Amino acid sequence: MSAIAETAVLFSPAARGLALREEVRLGLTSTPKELPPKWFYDRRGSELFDAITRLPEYYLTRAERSILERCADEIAELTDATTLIELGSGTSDKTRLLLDALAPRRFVPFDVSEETLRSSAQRLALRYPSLEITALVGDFEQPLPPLPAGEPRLLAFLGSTIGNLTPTRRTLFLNDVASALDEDDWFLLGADLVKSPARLVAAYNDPTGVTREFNLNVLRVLNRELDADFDLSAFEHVARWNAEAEWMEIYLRSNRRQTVRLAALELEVAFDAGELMRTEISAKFHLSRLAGELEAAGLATKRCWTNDAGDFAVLLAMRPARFELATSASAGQRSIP
Ligand code: SAH
Ligand code: AVI
Repeated sequence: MSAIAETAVLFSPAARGLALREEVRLGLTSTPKELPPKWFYDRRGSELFDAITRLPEYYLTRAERSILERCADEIAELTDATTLIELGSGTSDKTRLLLDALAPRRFVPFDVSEETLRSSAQRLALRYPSLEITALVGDFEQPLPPLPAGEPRLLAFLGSTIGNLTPTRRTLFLNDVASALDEDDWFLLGADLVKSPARLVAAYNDPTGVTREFNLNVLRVLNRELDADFDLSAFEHVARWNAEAEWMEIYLRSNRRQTVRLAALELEVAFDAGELMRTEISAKFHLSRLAGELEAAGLATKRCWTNDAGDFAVLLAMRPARFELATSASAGQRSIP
C-alpha cells in the first residue's frame, strides 16, 4: 500500500471562517472579553504548542508519555481496537506509542488545524505504510460526525485538551463522545490532575516566553484572518491559578487604554488599561470526580493509570452494552468518507 494519507475537510474554509467571525464577535463584545482557544492553532500556534511540550516546566506531555509507555500494551490487550480515532491530534507524537502497541488497521486523526493535521498524517503514513490514515479537519466542539465503521474502535483524547473546555462544554462533549461510540467501543482520555499551584503557574509562565508567544499568537490570527490591527506589544501574557474553579486561567492584559479595529467584522473594540481578556482555561482534575463525569455521560471507566508522581492520569472507559443511547443531533459535520 502506498504511504498516502487521505484528508477530509468536515469543517470547510467557509464554515471555519463563519465560526471564527461569530465566536470572535461574541467574545469581544462580551463582558469580560474572551476568545476561544481553538483559534490559537494556525501553523505557528501549533509549532509554539509543540515547543511548549518540550519546556522543562511543562510536565504534562512527559507525564502522559511515561504513562502511555507503560500502559499501551495493556490498552491494546483490553480494547483489541482495529480503528484508532484521535481528537485534537496535533502532531500525534505520543499516539505512536498506541499505534505501535495496537497495530490498528485504520487511524483517524481529527483536528481543527489543517496544516498540522496534513503534515503529521503524511509523516505517519511514511512511518506506518500499511496503516490506512483518514485525517479529518473538524471542530470537536460541534457534534461529532459518525465514526468510521470497523469495531472495536478506540477514541483517544490526549494531552488534557479536555481541560480547555468550560464545564458546560465538557459535559456536552462527553455526552457527544458517548453517543458517537457503539457498545463495546472505547474512550481513552488524558487529563492533568490538581497539584501545587506553584507548579501549575510555572507550567504556564515559562521564563523563555514560549507560552507568552503562544498566547499572543491568537492576536496574530485575528490580525491576519479578520483584518484586525491588534498591536501585540500592547498586550501581556497573564496565567493565574483559580483555586475555586481548579483551573489555570490564561489572559491577555491590555497594557494601555486602546481601541482595536477588526475590519472584517466592522467592529471597534475598546480596551481599558489593565483590562484582562481570557484566552484559555486549563482545568485540572481529581481522578474520581472525572470518572464520575464520564459515568454521568454513560462511559464506564475500566482502568486508569497515573504517572509515578501522580501528576497526570490516563483513563480507559467504554460504552457498556445496553446503555441507552441519547442520539447525537449529528448535523454539524459531514460523515467520514
Ligand atoms: N493531542 C496533542 C495536541 C494537544 S494541543 C497532545 O496531546 O500533545 C490541542 C490540539 O487540539 C491542537 O492540535 C489543536 O489544533 C486541537 N484543537 C483545539 N481545539 C479544537 C477543536 N475545537 N476541534 C478540533 N481540534 C481542536
Ligand atoms: C492543549 N492544552 C491541553 C494546553 C494546556 O495545557 O491547557 C494548551 C496550553 N496553553 C498554554 N500552555 C499549553
